[in-house]
Amino acid sequence: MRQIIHFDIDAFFASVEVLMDPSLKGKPVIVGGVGKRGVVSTASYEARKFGIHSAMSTQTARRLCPHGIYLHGSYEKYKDYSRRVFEIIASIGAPYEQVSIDEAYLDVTDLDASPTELALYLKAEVHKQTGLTISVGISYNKFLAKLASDWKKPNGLFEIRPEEALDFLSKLPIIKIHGLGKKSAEKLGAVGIYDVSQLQQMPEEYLAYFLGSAWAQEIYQRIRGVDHRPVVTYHERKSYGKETTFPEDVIDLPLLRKVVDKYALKLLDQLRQKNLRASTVTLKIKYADFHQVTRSHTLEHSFDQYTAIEATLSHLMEQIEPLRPVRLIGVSFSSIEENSVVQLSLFE
Ligand code: TTP
Ligand code: MG
Repeated sequence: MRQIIHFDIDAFFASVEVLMDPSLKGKPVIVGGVGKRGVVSTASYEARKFGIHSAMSTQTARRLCPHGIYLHGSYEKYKDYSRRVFEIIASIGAPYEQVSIDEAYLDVTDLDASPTELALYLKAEVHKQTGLTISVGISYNKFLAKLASDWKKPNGLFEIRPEEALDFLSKLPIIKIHGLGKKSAEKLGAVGIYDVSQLQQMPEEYLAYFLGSAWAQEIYQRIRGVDHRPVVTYHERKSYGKETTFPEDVIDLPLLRKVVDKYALKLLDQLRQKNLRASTVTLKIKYADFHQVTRSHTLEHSFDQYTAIEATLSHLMEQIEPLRPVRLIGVSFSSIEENSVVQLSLFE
């Protein structure tokens, strides 16, 4: 059984601002665009009590919490804190996969210390060296470890043991299921399905009706506590990717899709020329407020043709927040393998 840790820094940007100016401690601090059309990047937990959250317009936030402290923030500062946290993460010697500026998975299966000891060490060390608090989740796969780190935020530590997983999952609303896009959740909500316990009753074919067959298969497994995705060490990853920063921010989803398709076709061309195939598709989005997300999907069979990944791209695109200006978009293919073996056996 694997041992996976997921950690996520608490109210990251806002926490850094409090560290820079300790007089802000305990106050509702909101970081983001402060102009008329600005968007909230994040808010301190004190500010969240007023209903403020990431991606909300700053105007709305100001209505909810007029006495809040609104800061523009500085991305360079956050990158520097992130780098310091990841130095601590790297120092424990486990493979780790960074998924955003403030979160990562670690595969600690082969370490001598127990996951709980390691988690406590990381929490203490990060706090000592940076002043930040992190929330840590422990479980036997990535999906559950992430749910666990979210469960006791902020400054949490929570483990989901194999024998507890099904029960834990059955008590969740479906919006907690990472990988289920907003649109899918809406479709399910329209037929009265809100809870994971209801999803668990559905046969896979019925699930496929809402999610498409590739995703249905994956979600069907996840809500039963099964997730075989490996922790992929970034440095080992060989990938083919292409991205662009738009001269002006874009909210037009069909336009974004066009760009993604164009890049995907180009990259597939490159793969075929080199006689390679890939298995993983990753979409990267940086919003106008510099918040960056990457979403990946690994297919069961490797691909070098567009038709094989069309549905996957659609699903990944579904995770883009509508109406939120996008600054950069990129697509990449990884888990690369040689095509020659497959071809040989075909022509033999
Ligand atoms: P998150 O980890 O999602 O949020 P958080 O760290 O502020 O709060 P918590 O983890 O305690 O729930 O994102 C990390 C940082 O990324 C966040 O501090 C600011 C930035 N961010 C944005 O700029 N816009 C967003 O929509 C989100 C979700 C995050
Ligand atoms: Mg965070």
